[in-house]
Parts: sequence; structure tokens; C-alpha cells
Amino acid sequence: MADYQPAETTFAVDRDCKTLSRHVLEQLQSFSPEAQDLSALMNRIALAGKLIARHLSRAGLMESVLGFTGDTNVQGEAVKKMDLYANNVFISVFKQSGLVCRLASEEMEKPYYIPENCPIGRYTLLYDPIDGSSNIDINLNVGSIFSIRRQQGEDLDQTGADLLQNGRQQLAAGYILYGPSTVLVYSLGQGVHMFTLDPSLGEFILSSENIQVPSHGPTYSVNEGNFWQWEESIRDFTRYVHRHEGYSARYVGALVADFHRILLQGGVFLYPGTVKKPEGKLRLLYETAPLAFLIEQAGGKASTGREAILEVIPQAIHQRTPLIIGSAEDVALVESFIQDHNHRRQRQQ
Ligand code: AHM
Ligand code: MG
Repeated sequence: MADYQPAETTFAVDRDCKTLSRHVLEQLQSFSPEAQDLSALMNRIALAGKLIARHLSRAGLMESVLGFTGDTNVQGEAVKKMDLYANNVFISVFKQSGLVCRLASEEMEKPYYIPENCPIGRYTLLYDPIDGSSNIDINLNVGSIFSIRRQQGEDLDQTGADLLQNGRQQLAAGYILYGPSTVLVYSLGQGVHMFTLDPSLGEFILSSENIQVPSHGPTYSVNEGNFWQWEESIRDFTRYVHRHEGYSARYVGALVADFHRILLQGGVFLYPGTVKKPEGKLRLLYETAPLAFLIEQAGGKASTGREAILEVIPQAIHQRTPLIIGSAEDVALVESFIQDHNHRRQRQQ
């Protein structure tokens, strides 16, 4: 076995220690008011991530972290204590920011307003506070997903109608993955960049810049337990994968974690619709559009199977979409199975 050399492994990244706020300003090459706002917003998201990571790291030791609250959310799903905690962390962190007038999350039926911020804070934060929450109680990966949009109009009835626009309106998007280390991945529409939380500094430090997803990768990531409910095109794709060399199945059950693997190593993640629920499970504004923004920035693709995720205009803020996301070639392959089936169906009509 080679000699262990701790000194060399201590710091793999450039100890220039580029922080997130500095990176945002460099990305925008400006100290304009909007650049300052985005830098402050990203700082606040990072603070929320640090608070949630700290809470998760002691989950088994505290009574208020694991398990359910006993309530159900607007989606009809049982709310976990951690969902509630993380949802409130984002609210309290942004209450103090002065920049965000409105937050919308999958845990809240309607957008949450911070009236004192509204005269100045014209940004809306959309987020999934804890993604993959079924993993919490067994100490596996979870994440938080975020997206920033500019508020348009006054939204006097406070329904968030101006949010019903396509994903190309996002100013920034990203996620925090709570794994062996806590990483924050974000894009302002100028590439995808990754930061790793250094707990000794309490700072997210740049660890990888301008990430590009490989054009093809070995991973296919899908809950195959749903095979019986899928349309034939998705079944055909999985049959194709089973019969060809070079594919490997991976499924964490937390979108952020499964997506992170695909972003770094290539491949495709699918959460298709089913015959009964053609819209699938994942929510457009808080999950699929933010990740689509990232994957396009990284040179990959995100599709419903029929159109690009970033083109979908939602009818309601909690709308769901099917998701096929990852390496451009692998997403195109899944789409080709869907198109073949559509053509066959049209010919039969
Ligand atoms: P959540 O945000 O309520 O946790 O739900 C979304 C999660 C995703 O993280 C994951 O990809 C998917 O649900 C897993 O669903 P399933 O258990 O049906 O495979
Ligand atoms: Mg989620």
C-alpha cells in the first residue's frame, strides 16, 4: 500500500479560498445594484444551507429533527419536522435580507409575503426546503433547491400569478446537497459552479468552476418500481438499457443527489409521468425548472419528453412535470423512444 501522506491531501483546492459572494460579483463583472443584490441573495441562501446542514448533522441527537409533524402539505404529502424547520429557516433568513418580497415553496399553499421588504426587495425566492425528505430518517442524502426570479407587477391578490412564466425567466438557480460534505451548486446563467462548505471556516469555498456534463454517461437513474405504471415508451427505454452493455443503475431517491451524480459524471435521470398521473411527481417551479436551468448551463438537456423543461409555462404555482434530465445524448435517446411511440400512435389513429 502506498504511504499515506496527510500533508498533501489536506487541501485539494486552491487556497485562494474564493467565497460565494466574491464569485457572484466576479461572474457579473460589476458592482451594479443588481450584482450586489444577487451577491447578497446568494449569501443568504448559503446561510440557510449552513443552518440546515448544522441541524441535520445532529439529527439523531435532537428530538425535533426526525419524523413527521402530523400535518399534510398542499400536495397532500405528510410533512416531516425537517421540512418545516428548513422551510422556516429560509423565511427567517430572507426576512432579514431586505431583498426578497416573496417566497414560494412546495410546503406552502400560497406565496409568503414579507411586506416590509416589498418596496425595495423585488426578488422572489422559489425553493424546495428539503428535497428527498424520505431519506432523512435513515441518514441519507437530502438537498435544498432554489431559484430566484424578479417580481413583476404588484401581485395585489398575492397569488403569485406573475410566477406563471417559463423557466428562462430565472435569474439564478441551484441547490445545496447535504452529503459527506455540504456542497452548493449554482448558476447565474453564466456556467455552473460548485462550492464546498469548509466547516472550520463556516464558508462555502469554490471547489469547481464551469462544470460541464459529459455528453454521454453510464448512469440511468429512475425508480423502476414504477415500471408497471409507465407509458410503453419509457418501458421500452428501460428494456433497451437492460439489453445493452455500459449502463449502470443508480437511485438515491433524493433528486438533488441523483442529479448531482449525473451533473458530474453524465447519464440520465428520469421521473416520468404515469398513465394515471401524466404530470409525474416533481414540481416545475421548485424542482424541475431550477435543475433544468443548471443542466442547460452545463451543456446538457432537460425535457418533459415533449418539450424543454425551460419552455414549460405553468398553469399553477405547484404544477408538476415529467422530468428527463442529464447528458444531451442520453436525454435525446429517451426522447427518441417517446417520439417513436407518438408517431406509431398517430399512424394507428
Ligand atoms: P420531496 O421533495 O417531497 O422529497 O419529493 C421529491 C423526491 C425527489 O427528491 C425524488 O427524486 C423523488 O421524490 C423520489 O420519489 P420516489 O420515492 O417516488 O422514487
Ligand atoms: Mg423535492
